[in-house]
Amino acid sequence: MTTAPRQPEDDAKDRQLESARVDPRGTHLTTDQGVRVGNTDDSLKAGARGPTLLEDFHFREKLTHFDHERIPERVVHARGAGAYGHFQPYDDWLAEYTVAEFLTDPSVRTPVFVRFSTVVGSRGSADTVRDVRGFATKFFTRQGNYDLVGNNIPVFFIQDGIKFPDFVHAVKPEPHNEIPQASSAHDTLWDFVALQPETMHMMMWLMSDRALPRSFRMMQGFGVHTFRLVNAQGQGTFVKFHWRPALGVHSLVWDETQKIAGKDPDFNRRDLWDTIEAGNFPEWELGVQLVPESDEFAFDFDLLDATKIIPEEQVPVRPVGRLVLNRNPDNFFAETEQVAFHTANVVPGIDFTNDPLLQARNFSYLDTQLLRLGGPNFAQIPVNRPIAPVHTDQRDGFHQHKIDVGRTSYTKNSLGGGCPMTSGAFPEVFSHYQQKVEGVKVRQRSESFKDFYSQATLFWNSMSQPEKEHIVAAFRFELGKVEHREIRATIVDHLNHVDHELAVVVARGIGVRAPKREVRPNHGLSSPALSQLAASADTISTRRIAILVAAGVDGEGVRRVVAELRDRGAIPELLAPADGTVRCADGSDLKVDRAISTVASVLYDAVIVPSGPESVRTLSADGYTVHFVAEAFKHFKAIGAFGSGIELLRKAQLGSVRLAEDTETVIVDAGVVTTSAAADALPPEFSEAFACEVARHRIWQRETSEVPA
Ligand code: HDE
Repeated sequence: MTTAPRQPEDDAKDRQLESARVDPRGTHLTTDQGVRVGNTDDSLKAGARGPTLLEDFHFREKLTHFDHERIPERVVHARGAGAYGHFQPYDDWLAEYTVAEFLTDPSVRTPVFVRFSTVVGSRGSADTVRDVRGFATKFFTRQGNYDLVGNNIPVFFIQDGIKFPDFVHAVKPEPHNEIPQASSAHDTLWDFVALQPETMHMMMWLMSDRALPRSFRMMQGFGVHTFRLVNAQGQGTFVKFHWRPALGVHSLVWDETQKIAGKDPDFNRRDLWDTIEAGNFPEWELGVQLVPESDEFAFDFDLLDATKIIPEEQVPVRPVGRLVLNRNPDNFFAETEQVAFHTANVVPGIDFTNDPLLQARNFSYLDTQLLRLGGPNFAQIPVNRPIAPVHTDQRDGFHQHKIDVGRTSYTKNSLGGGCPMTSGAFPEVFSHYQQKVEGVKVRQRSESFKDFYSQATLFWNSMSQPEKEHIVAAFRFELGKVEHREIRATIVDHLNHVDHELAVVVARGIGVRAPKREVRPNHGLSSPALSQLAASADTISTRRIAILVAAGVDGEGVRRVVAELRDRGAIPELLAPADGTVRCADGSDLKVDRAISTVASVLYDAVIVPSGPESVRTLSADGYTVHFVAEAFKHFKAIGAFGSGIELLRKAQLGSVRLAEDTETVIVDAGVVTTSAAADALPPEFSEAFACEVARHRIWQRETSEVPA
């Protein structure tokens, strides 16, 4: 993955931010008023052991500022990580449908800021919990800011935004004891689900591997709602937005996610930061599904219902352009915490539909920023400022940073020369799409929204066998945590409307009676694009490979394997019993990347055990290292060993996997790649076969139930 040289627009946001950056190098400490301070360790006292004096303005300023450092965390999506980058369309084909320049002019590279997030947990919660991930993109276009505030799952829990507070109250920690943190596995959420069957499609996705992304860089993004594109003639076309990651869609294993939550709660955030710092810039392709307005009623679901997808087999996703993230923020609070997304931030060429969830969001996001960012001037915060010129008659309010000159702040005016002017026509000015609206005032749900199960069944039918097994295990885990048996039973009833077999196997794991009869025959339809196995990518780029070494290791073999993996874009790391260097069998030294005790197998994608009898003896005598290998096996990861390294695999008792014995050929069995050869004799096929297994991400065919890790 590389990025083309920067273009001027690409830099526009960065240049704008430069004026807000403050660099402490070579400076002296001052108060907020710019008065130099010589001592900030001792407060001003009446005598060295006396009381602190009110007169100490530096002390009071420092403490007062500190006391006010926190702002409310986001009511949902509180925990996140962000990065800057750019978006560029491939060509102009979309110009037939929209006047939005950033989607249609291939010479324009638009700066962006993207924030990824979990939904339920607090700011300090773990990254790897079972949850939806937010995927919010702010495009700093030349026509103003456009925000695509999406998720990594293409549907939502509810159909009407008025239910959002109820849903969020149910899924957040329970109010009496604030337990559990960042988890949907508790009674109030499943009570809500039991009483709102429209959630069933989304719950299928939430129980799937989509809710456990290996990396933000390896997940899809979706706009979720049906939006509208508007062309130069003012004609509208329905659109669904999709982001596809260049590295494919990949997930963690549930047991692994729980362990990572303790070993490295910043796992996804760190991954994004580190890869950008290393110049491995994450990429996505933007795609659109387009539906002409004449086909509004051509589907067996309602396009305005955000609990439904448009199957890709029915309406293909057409590629539009490429998103690259290439710069980490300078300051988490200033940028990632203060970035303010809003679904109503649209530019000419993009408009809304009557999706009642979207309509609610268009109210909620502005409202929440007023509280979270302390007033109406949050668009002036550096990260939020458009690169398009801003001229309004809005004035005053908390944290006003502009100095508007002149005596007029109203339109129309003559005293200010009539400025700012309101002249201009679409597409120069934003003009709301002219949709005819007619209706009786009703508080009611459309009949066309009332099929709650068909697409849940479609999703289930589209899963591969391992994906199905994970969904069943997730339902059993989550419902197994629900104390009220009647809630478990009601969910099983709903599952029986999705698929009878599914309901039966889930029921068997949670101690409620399995339904006897099928109540709703499975329609048998599937959408292959829904399986994330269909969205994998044949690459090991940025995969972290642990190489276990100790004194006496085969230095030549290690160097070769490391070089071969690096050539393929992977990130090999040498882990040893202690940090520093290890002396190889040939007398050379190898630099260790980390002590094994500071990491764990769950933080790596694959493991290699190199040859070296002495090294392998040391490693085999350490239970933590043996567990490292067994656990990687348990989590279906590729494992490689050469020469005497195979002995450590034997010690780890990897079930019935076939390992190389006295043969220099490469044996591959269930993702375990071994050869008895070492050093010079190591065949090139070893790294090749190993890379192939790593690219598979996980080897699901592996039998792991007897492996105790
Ligand atoms: Fe949000 N959502 N949401 N949401 N949402 C927020 O805005 C809301 C919904 C999404 O990285 C809040 O600034 C309502 C769908 C993301 O800063 C809040 C409804 C989708 C983010 C809010 C929804 C999302 C938010 C909290 C139902 C996917 C994080 C803080 C009508 C398409 C953005 C904030 C970031 C954040 C309201 C439903 C995605 C309270 C009322 C559907 C990615 O305004």
